[in-house]
Amino acid sequence: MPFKDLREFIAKLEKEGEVQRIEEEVDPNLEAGAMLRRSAERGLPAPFFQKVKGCPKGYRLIGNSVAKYRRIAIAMDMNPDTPPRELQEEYIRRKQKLIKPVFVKDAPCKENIHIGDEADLLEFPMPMIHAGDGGRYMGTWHITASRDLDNDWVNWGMYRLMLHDKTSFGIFALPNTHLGGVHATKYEPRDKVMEVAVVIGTEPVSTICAASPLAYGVSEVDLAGALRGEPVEMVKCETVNLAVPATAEIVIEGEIRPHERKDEGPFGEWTGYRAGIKQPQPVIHVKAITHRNNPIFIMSCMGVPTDDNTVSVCLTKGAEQLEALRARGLPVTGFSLPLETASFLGVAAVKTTYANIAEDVAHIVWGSRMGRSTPWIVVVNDDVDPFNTAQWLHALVSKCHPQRGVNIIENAAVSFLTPYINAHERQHGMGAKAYFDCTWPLDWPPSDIPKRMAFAEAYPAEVQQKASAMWAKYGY
Ligand SMILES: Cc1cc2nc3c(=O)[nH]c(=O)nc-3n(C[C@H](O)[C@H](O)[C@H](O)COP(=O)(O)O)c2cc1C
Ligand SMILES: [Mn+2]
Repeated sequence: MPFKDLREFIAKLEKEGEVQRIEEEVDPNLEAGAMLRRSAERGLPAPFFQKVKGCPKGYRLIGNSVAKYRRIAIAMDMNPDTPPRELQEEYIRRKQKLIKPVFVKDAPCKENIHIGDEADLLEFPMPMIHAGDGGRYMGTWHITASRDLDNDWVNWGMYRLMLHDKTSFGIFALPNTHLGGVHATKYEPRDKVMEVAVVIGTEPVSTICAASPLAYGVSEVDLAGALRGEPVEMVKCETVNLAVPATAEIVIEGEIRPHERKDEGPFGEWTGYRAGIKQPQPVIHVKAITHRNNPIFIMSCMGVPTDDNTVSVCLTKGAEQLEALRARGLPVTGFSLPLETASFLGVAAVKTTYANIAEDVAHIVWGSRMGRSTPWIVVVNDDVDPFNTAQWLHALVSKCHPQRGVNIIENAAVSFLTPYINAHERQHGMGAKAYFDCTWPLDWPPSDIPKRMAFAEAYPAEVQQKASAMWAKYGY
């Protein structure tokens, strides 16, 4: 059964030993961030703070809710120990049948309704997440819903939100995102106000879907329904023409006015660095806030992998990129975004049915949604498991020729947050990408190909069988 709300999910995580309930008061000014970072870096249970300094009694705070594959497996109602390759295939399988949301009247997110002047963002924890960030980040694990201007498509995305004051905050939605793109190419040129609804604290799948790189025109809420196997229950907003998950903890309704900008950033990011710059970004003005009684504020503390971002994005973006490769008919036997690379590097295993197939693999990944933030591609033969770092790293250093196998794309489009680009490149999201062809060249005669020296390949079958049989005798 899918989870009805964040509370049910936390209860299940707690049962599985993935949540640490903390009674001591936590300070949202740096302390909560530091705790989350330490817990993420050590692979510890997700901290669930029962008391938050400066907030009314009963207001709680959780982070790192999906900072491990185990927690994502639980979120997807699967065996917690499901390996990432199977989570990825299950995502692809469930996605085939999108499920539209249903509308309900009885909505816990309406237990408290503050409209206009009564709405005050400072009622909730507004965490300063890393020392030196440009401000307090209220949106780091949430949904921002918005509408297209020419059709009924509603998009959910996760774009960081920085508090300006009690009724306004900045949004950093890159131009290749759906909200960023629709705002820049439709709303603003036509001088239109864009309505938004920010949702903090949903059952786990909806928020994961907000960060999933779906195609233009596809609604993330339908994917959330598909992954849950049940529709998301929605309720209409009070002041904007949008709907939100009925069991959400906190909902902020607001509007982005055309041509308004205010400095936003920088912020410690998914890349493991604070590499961005303070720049003018659009502003969201609050029109209403609704929330559950004793709301649970959810956040993520991004930084050196791994954390919520790495795990969810490596899964969903990896699955989407694998789908893109399959859709083009490439004989790909696996595709992974290793957690340690924060999705900066993709590994594809492929049957080499034609020469230089690695070039097509790399360009299909780069051409897929958010491919620009996976600048490194490693292409290996199909005997290598891309989810096994020991295997693909060995293939990289042993099969990729430093002159012929490393292919550099100069002046390429990369993420603005890429750590290795210089200040000029950062202004424009420019940089370079590369793919490593770690497959044996098809124009080599088979006799030229070095033989792998592994137990399974270096001995005749009967010797292997005998060795295996002896094993038990030896007492191993
Ligand atoms: C924790 C987290 C924070 C993110 N922050 C941002 C952000 O600030 N700006 C941005 O453009 N994308 C951000 N992303 C990536 C987007 O959520 C992702 O690209 C998603 O596809 C955007 O939705 P869209 O495809 O509907 O535009 C973040 C992802 C995660 C998991
Ligand atoms: Mn989208």
